[in-house]
Amino acid sequence: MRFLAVHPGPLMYTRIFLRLEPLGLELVAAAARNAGHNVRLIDLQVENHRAYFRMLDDWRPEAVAFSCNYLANLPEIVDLAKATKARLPNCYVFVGGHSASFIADEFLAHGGGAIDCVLRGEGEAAVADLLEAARHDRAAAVTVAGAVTPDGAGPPPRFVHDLDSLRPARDLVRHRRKYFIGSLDPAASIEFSRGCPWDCNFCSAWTFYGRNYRTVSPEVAVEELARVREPGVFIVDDVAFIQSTHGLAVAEGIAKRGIKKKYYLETRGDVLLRNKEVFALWRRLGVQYLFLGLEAIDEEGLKKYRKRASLGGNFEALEYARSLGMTVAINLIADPDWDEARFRTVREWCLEIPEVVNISVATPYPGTEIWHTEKRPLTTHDYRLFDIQHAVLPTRLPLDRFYAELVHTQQVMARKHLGWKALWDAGALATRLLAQGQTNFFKMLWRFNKVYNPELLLADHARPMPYAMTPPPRSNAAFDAKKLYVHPPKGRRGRIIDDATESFVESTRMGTAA
Ligand code: B12
Ligand code: SF4
Repeated sequence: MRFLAVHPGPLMYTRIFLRLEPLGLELVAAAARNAGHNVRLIDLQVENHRAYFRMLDDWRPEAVAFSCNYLANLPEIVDLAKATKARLPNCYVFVGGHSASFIADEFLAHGGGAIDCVLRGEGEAAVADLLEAARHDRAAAVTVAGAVTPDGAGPPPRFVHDLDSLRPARDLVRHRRKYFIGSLDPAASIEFSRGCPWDCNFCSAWTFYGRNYRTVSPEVAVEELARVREPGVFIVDDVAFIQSTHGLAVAEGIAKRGIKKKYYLETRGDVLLRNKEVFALWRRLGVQYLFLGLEAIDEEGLKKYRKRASLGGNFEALEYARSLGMTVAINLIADPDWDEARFRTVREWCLEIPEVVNISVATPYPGTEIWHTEKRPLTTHDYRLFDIQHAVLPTRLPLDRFYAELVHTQQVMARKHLGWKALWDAGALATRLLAQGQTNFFKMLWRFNKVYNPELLLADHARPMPYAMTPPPRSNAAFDAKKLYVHPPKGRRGRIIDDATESFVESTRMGTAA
């Protein structure tokens, strides 16, 4: 079959800080290609809708699939699905990805017949079966694991046999030099592990994978890295190097092969402190940016987000990361309840520390615990505003004041890093990258004020809403984490970590999860 895989357009983040290759979709495309299909991929983060429609008209795919990892992309995907069906009525249109997996029925309803199926869970495992049904017997789609169709749902999603068996179809991405993060320009993405054993209440990484945690073997991880041509590498793992032996084995393989890259990775403060030697070794191998999910700077805030990492521990982790000489970025979650004084405290704190600070707005997402337990009602049902840059819960300050404070705080943080000295350093770097034809980092330096603007954020709330989301269920029944899982949990045997690491996770997760 001619099969077209589509990644939707950019969100706010992608316009400034980073733009990454669609790794999950490349894996799905690779599985379809291995099954004998003729596959193309288009990434609308870097190409426009005109290019997509041109491809439909010229190539006339028999199946089109959209990747929906981000809830905010739903309206764009539904509109594209409708336009696709109008042009190619016989084309089989389906959707997959992280966010789609939690709201399959809602997606089908918005599609109004234009979406034939939502394929929940890991796409590699079932895409070949679904394409087979699409070609020979569309009614059989309901028997595919993870499929949700207007005629009913198939069995629960399955995991791929093992993470070593499939490599992403990187060759299908047409503009590889467009992907970057900060000064890692261009950058590729790579996966060393999948899933997260913790259970933070605002996050859906653990509910998607059923708290299972699997790793790519060190040999395959190193082999894959050796195939990557880009000098920068974004490691997509939710929490990097949970298991020290795995992190060390991959590092040793890289050193042995003499692979020289610059890396970005994300981890937890307590994992960094537990596995110091692993991170020190990776620093020597080229880790440039380390992202720590701190989320709050006071005990009250940490408790609210149910991270049992202590504040003292988090600050110790920051200090350790600093001592390694990496650029450390941290994320803070602004609650819509914040007032001017709270924003001021945060600004002052940010100016005292050398780290890059990113600030996002607390947002309940389908698939998270807070989606079910948050007592405050949503103030909007517009999917497009669920991008952690907009407030979707009632703000204590009037909304315009809230956005003014938020953007002012973001500007203070950005200015700190793009101040004169930083601009000078960044300027030198940008010049070098420009000389190599890489313009992503340079553009990022100048775009900030255009994209981060309180009036624009406010105006987004006034746009007509094409699709309204189903609000969370309001019930007094006790919250049941098991109902959130996309992939069924396998308990202890589903987590490829040793017993000491399992005990460490148990003592640091907050858990209502099974
Ligand atoms: C890496 C990552 C990013 C990268 C982007 C990667 C990319 N290329 O787009 C960066 C850092 C840019 C990023 C940014 C953001 N992210 Co992010 N991100 C992730 C993360 C950690 C891993 C995604 C990944 O690459 N996984 C590895 C690949 C192999 O898996 P995958 O993409 O999920 O694909 C698999 C399945 O989903 C499925 N699949 C995917 N596409 C398709 C398509 C079809 C047709 C089918 C059948 C199946 C299928 O099969 C794939 C293979 O198994 C996830 C958490 C998670 N564990 O999923 C959060 C996550 C997706 N991000 C999230 C959020 C909120 C954001 C941000 C808004 C803010 C933030 N601070 O994180 C921004 C906005 C991004 C933007 N587009 O502007 C949320 C999504 C919430 C939501 N429901 O919308 C997640 C779930 C984190 C969380 N737990 O809250 N993110
Ligand atoms: S540690 Fe918490 S926030 Fe991070 S991926 Fe795991 S569950 Fe999500």
